[in-house]
Amino acid sequence: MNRRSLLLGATLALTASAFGPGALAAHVVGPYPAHVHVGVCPTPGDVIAPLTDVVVPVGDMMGVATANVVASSVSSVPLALADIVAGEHSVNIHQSADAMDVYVACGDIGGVMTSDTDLAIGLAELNGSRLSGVAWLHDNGDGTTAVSVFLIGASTPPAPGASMAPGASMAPAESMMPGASMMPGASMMPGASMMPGASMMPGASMMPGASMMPGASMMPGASMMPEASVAP
Ligand SMILES: [Cu+2]
Repeated sequence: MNRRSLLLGATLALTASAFGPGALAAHVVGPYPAHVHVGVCPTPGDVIAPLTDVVVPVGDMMGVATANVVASSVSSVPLALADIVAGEHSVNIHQSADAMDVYVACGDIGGVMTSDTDLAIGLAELNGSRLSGVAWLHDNGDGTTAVSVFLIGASTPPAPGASMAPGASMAPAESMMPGASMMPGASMMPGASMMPGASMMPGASMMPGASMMPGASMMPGASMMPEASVAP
């Protein structure tokens, strides 16, 4: 392995540690129950129209394997778009059928229409879900509106102090949050083994599951291994 591939490997390993392996896929799971609610985010009121559960499609993978995973659904609600925007309404996404009380993303219905029949709204993360997305409302012209929902996982590390969704955890000592140092005096400092001219031990790699070199560790008891990453 040459130095360039070592550095690339280190970058990939750091990325994997910061975001968790397959973080996007891991964060978008579903199915997520979804509804049009009366009232606004983050505390909408009653449901006025259920939407189809938001899910990651299952089937043959095509194209680029690193494509971001999207959970989606398309529904028809028995309301004209004009009626929906005449009052205060929102699209609310729930964590699961077993955790309906946990809202993972929500968006107030309003804004400037993209055409005579279409309105797109943002769905913002709630409760540290790291999920956000878009709902696209298309008036069908017959007293119904098609509502398409798209959800993606965050592509950036959690903000410092951000809470995670219930059930998710991040071991504080192993977090890779922005601004967090790997450890005081850790070996990523200038002159340490990743700098040009420094050597890696033969056979050592920076890939997840491998240590930097025999005897070297990022911090006592921690490593570049998957368990140091954000739990899915
Ligand atoms: Cu709901």
